[in-house]
Amino acid sequence: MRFDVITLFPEMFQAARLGVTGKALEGEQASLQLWNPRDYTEDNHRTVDDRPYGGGPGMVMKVVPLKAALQQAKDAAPDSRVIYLTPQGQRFDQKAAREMAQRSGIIMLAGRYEGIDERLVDCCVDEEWSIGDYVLSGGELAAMVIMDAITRLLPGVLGHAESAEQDSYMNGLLDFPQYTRPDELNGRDVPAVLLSGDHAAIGRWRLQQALGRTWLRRPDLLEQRELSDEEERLLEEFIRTHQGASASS
Ligand code: 6GU
Repeated sequence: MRFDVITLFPEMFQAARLGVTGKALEGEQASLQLWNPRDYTEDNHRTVDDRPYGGGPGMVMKVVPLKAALQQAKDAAPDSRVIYLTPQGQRFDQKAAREMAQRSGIIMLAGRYEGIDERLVDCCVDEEWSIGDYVLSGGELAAMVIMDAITRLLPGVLGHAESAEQDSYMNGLLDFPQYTRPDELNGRDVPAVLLSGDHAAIGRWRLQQALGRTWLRRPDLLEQRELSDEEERLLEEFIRTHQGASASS
């Protein structure tokens, strides 16, 4: 999949060269092209911001260099839709990541300052996305979040063992807890079932933990998800033992 990003801070994307996204960029699963509006300025100061009509604090991204950078990206990636990253956008989630992972590419526009001219949104932006209800100083981190979430879903990026299908949210539940050596830590043992070698029992225990944690921490996720009879039974048992445990403590 092809990623193009319009950004005043291309250096930030060095971070994407690490880890899972880095591997995908080294291989043929993903590519990243950066387009800096500053390279499309024509004044001596290479100005990339401008004053907002109507006054007020802050600046807006200057239209001409931004539009030129965006046009170059569109010419280079004619099949990609343009995504503007802004707190005013639709909330990005795992469902959106799965949908975007089917595309051949996306062009992400990382806003800085107070944003971009609305007429540029109207003419040249296909979608607006946000990564959550808080304000970042620019769209770059959001672009990297979206790139990471998509890239790990691309075929051949994750190994079999770490497969994305096993992740939290892929099945609409939070992840079960993990344990590694030593088998006793600060007086606390690893749950015995994990040492039993009984893979069916381990699978049931993990599903029960995933259901229980989701019930405790993110009940909203359970409301959006149908439970099988087996899952209902495991969750009921979790709730019973959980209530027993919290009543006695
Ligand atoms: Cl996409 N951009 C900015 N600047 N802040 C955000 C965001 C995006 N998503 C959440 N906060």
